[in-house]
Amino acid sequence: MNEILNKLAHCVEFGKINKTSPYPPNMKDQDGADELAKRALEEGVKPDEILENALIPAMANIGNKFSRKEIYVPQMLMAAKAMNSAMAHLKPFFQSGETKRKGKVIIGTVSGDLHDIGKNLVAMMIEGGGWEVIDLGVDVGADKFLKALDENPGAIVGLSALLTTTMENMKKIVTTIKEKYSTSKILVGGAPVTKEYCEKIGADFYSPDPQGAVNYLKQLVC
Ligand code: B1M
Repeated sequence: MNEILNKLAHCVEFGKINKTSPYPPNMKDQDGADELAKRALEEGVKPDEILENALIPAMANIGNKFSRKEIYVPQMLMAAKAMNSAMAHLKPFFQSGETKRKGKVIIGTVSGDLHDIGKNLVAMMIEGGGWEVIDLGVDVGADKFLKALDENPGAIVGLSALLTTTMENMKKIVTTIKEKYSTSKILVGGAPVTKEYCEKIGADFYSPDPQGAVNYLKQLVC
C-alpha cells in the first residue's frame, strides 16, 4: 500500500496528471495521479487513506515550496491538475458521505473583482488539505456568501481581493456576515490585503499564501 501511495504523492507533487501527459518530461510514459488513484481504490485502499497519506502530504510539500519561492504558479497549477485527477476518483465516496472530510470552506473573490488565479490556488490547496470547498467564483457579494452560509451552517468563509478598490467590498462582506453569523470564521487574502487590514475589518485571519490558509484551518480542528 505504501508504495502506491508514495508514487501517487510523487505524481501530485510533481504535476504528473496521467500516463499520456508529457509533463514532467522525466516521468514520460509513467502512470500518473489518475491511474494510481484508481488503482489504489481497486486494491482496497480507503479514500480517506489516499487523501491523508498521499494527497495531503503532497499538497503540503507543494504549498511549502511555493511559500519558500522554490516553485512558482505554473508548477502549482500542474500539481492542482494532478490532484484534481486523483480527487475525481475519490469524490463519489466523499459526496455519498461514506468518507468524512474535515469541514466545509466557502470561498470566493469579492464583488467587483474578477481575479481568480490566486483564489483558485487557495481553494485547491484547501481541498487538498482534506476540506470540502464550495467555490462561489468571482464577483461575489455579501448576499451570495450569506446564502451559502445558510445552506452550509458552520462553514468557514474565505475571501480573496486583488484590487485596492475591491478591498472595501471585502470589509462590507465581513461586516454583513458577522452581523448575521457572529461566530463565523472568516479568512482573508490577496495581494493588497494585509494582517492590519484583516484586523481593521474584523476578519479572523489573514494569510499571504495558500499554505498559511491550510495551516489556519488545520489548527481550527485540532
Ligand atoms: Co489585474 N490587476 N486587473 N487582471 N492583474 C492586478 C492585480 C494589478 C496589480 C496590475 C497592475 O496594475 N500592476 C492591478 C491592481 C492595482 C491595484 O488595485 N492596486 C490590476 C488591475 C488594475 C486590473 C484592472 C482594473 C485593469 C483594467 O481593466 N484597467 C482589471 C480589473 C478587473 C476586475 O477585477 N474588475 C484587471 C483585470 C485583469 C485580468 C482579467 C486581465 C487578469 C485576471 C485573470 C484571472 O484572474 N482570471 C489580471 C491579472 C492576471 C493581473 C495580474 C497580472 C496577476 C494577478 C495574479 O493572478 N497573480 C496582477 C499583477 C500582478 O500581480 N503582477 C493584476 C498570481 C496569483 C497567484 O497571485 O492573486 O496575489 P494572487 O494570489 C496569491 C496571494 O495573494 C494569496 O495566495 C495566492 C497564491 O500565493 N491569496 C490568498 C489570494 N487570495 C487569497 C485568499 C486567501 C488567502 C490567500 O484566503 C481566503
